[in-house]
Amino acid sequence: MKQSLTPAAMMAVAVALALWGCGGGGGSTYATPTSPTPPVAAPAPAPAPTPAGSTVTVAIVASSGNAAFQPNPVRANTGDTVMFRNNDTVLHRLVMDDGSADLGDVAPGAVSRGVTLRSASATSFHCTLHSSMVGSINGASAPVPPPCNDPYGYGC
Ligand SMILES: [Cu+2]
Repeated sequence: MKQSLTPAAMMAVAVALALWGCGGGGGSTYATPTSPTPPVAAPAPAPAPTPAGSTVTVAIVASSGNAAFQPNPVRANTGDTVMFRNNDTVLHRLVMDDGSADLGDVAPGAVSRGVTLRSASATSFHCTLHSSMVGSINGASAPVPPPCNDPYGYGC
């Protein structure tokens, strides 16, 4: 006589086998480690990102004297870029006195190319068309304009 298991009996056997297989190691309990994890040093704070240099814009407001530049002296930090906006009605041509930059012609209403400061040391600039137009970056005061000799007839 052939005996067959009912579906309920087969399920009971399957569950029993599954439970037996998961019984583990026969009574030994695995102790969870209780030692505290060693303290982890806080990560060093990331260095502050180097701020990008700011742009400092100097207004050209006249064609003669050290008051032609506002402000004068200009205050700027290493890495800053100094530009000149010509708010005057005539062309100006600007150079750094140390030869580091020739900003060329700056037409009325235009903004010059920028000169990026390699240091915050005092430096000076002037307009090659108007000899009295002198300015300073980070100087103690605005430079004193040289005597006017007006070699090109542009005025000083
Ligand atoms: Cu000028």
